[in-house]
Amino acid sequence: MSKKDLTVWEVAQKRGVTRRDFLGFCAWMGAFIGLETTGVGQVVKAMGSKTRLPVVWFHFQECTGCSESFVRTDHPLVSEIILDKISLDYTETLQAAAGKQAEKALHNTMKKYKGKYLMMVEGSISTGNDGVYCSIAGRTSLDIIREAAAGAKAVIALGNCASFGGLQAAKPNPTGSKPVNKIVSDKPIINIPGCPPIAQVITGTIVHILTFDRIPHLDGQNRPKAFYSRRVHDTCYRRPNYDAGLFVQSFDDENAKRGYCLYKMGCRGPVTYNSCGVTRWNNGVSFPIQSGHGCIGCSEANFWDHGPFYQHLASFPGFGIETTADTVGLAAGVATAAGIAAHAISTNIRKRKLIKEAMESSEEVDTGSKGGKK
Ligand code: FSX
Ligand code: SF4
Ligand code: F3S
Repeated sequence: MSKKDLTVWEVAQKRGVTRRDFLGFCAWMGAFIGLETTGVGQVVKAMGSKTRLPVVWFHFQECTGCSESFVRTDHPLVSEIILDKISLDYTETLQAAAGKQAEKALHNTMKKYKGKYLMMVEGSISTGNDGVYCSIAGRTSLDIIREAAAGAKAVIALGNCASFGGLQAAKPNPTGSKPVNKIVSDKPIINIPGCPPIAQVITGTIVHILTFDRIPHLDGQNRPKAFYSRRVHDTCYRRPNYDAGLFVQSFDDENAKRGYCLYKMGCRGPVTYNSCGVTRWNNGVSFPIQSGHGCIGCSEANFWDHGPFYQHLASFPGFGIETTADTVGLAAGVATAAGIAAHAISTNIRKRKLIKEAMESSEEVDTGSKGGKK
């Protein structure tokens, strides 16, 4: 608790972080949250001058994958700086305290930092039978979230469960699970969906709040635009195969070995907004599509109920990078399977023609250059 009045930089210094590494972290984070180079100074200034952001972090109906993702964030300084910075007054997964001690820490923070603490919520909230399906320390998640949200500065709904209800809210939703925004209505709510969300996206959102003392720009589903403005399809390295009409037809066919597009295997990248294609996972090692499986749309609302995961999308709106999450609802129902088929065929023919022409012209160039050397 002695760290309460230290700035991030002071905390980092105490942990043996060098100035060079600290500045490197700020530059990396600034770029990640979408700041121009000139904005990085703001991150450095904020980290060097602002004291702790009190955080209480709740776990309701979920699998704790979101916390697991967060603590595995790939920059070595994130756990040193961000975990220390936000100082996690209450988190059932990471705190040393348990039982009454933990509850005391929670209530102390809520009292002392009333109106100033950040509330993080993992998991959906049970509302069936007065919320009895999810209880902690003898109280329902419904009671707890109402009490804690009342004194919060803002609420971060972490993961698909907290953002949209997740697996627990899938039909028939026996516990009456609801996302945070259906329970809390009078506080700013930031949804960071994904099952789980990407670690850097969690960290980036927190750093944005620390730096600017306001929540980031959000899309129509309350997701930070910096991380959720592009479809997985638009940043997917297999996209040229999609455009060329080259598809995997079965998980063990030759096209799968060649790394062709997984659209026909049910990939939901065309209707899913997330940063996976850019950031990837585990230090940028891979993401679902790179491992050979289609995107299952884990950052979208109700993704468990959107039909079988291995059946290709009947339709999806728009084919260009200009489509945004906000236009999906408007455009849904306009695109048809026939439209998609026509697009795929015409794109395919056009692309194959272009590829053929490119190959022929490159052969001519090769021949010419060889001839020129002679
Ligand atoms: Fe849900 Fe998070 Fe999926 Fe799990 O806490 S988003 S089930 S990864 O862990 O809430
Ligand atoms: Fe990538 Fe899926 Fe789009 Fe194919 S359909 S390009 S695998 S995101
Ligand atoms: Fe989720 Fe799709 Fe990314 S399943 S992890 S949004 S590639």
